[in-house]
Amino acid sequence: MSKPVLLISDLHLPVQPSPLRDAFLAFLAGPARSAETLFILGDLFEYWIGDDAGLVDYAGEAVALRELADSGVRVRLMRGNRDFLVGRLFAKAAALRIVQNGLRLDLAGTPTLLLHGDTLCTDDRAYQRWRRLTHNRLVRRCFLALPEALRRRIAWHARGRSEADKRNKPEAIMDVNAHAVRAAFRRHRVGRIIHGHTHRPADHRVEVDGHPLERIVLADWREQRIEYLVCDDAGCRRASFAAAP
Ligand SMILES: [Mn+2]
Repeated sequence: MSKPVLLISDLHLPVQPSPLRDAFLAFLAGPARSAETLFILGDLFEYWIGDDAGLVDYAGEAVALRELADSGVRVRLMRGNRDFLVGRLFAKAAALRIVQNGLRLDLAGTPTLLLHGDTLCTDDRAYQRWRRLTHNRLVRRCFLALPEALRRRIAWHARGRSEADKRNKPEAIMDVNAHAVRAAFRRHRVGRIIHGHTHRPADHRVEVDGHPLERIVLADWREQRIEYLVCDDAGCRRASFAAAP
């Protein structure tokens, strides 16, 4: 049997030391070593204000990711809505490859689409406007040209606003939109979509045009619940990981 593909997302690793960061390092040195490929589907980091600062803030993670790559595991990183500014310098230091949101691949015999997940949340208009703004090249370039301290203040502010928004918005708005899900299945002609972002881990059965399809939502990482998805010849299943105390 060939080696499995492992998938994780939404670790939201903070800048300050935290048990989650330790758990991630343990995961990279542990279960991840058995993988053929490790996919990180976005929001690995709580925020990312540029590779210059990120490489200092997350030096340990960069080293551990490189060690995993050196051990023969391919590491693929998709940017999320928190760490959409992760760039080439970090990718090089961590010896990983950045993949575009919406990667299509064959997984355990099923054509599969990998997404961060935010593009499916079309009911959240305010967020989609914010996403368009932050994906504007000029906006990005201007932001990255600011002094680090100012970038950090802006990121902190944006993060605070996003947390406040989350508390105020109706629950349904922040989940995926059923039409957007069906459209993605049709456009990419896949039998399975795997994504994170919503922090609502579940295995959904979806019927599109008479075909039974599967949408797997990855779990966000919490100290009490560290979960990853394992896909091999037998299909995809969740596995949990307990880091040593
Ligand atoms: Mn997200």
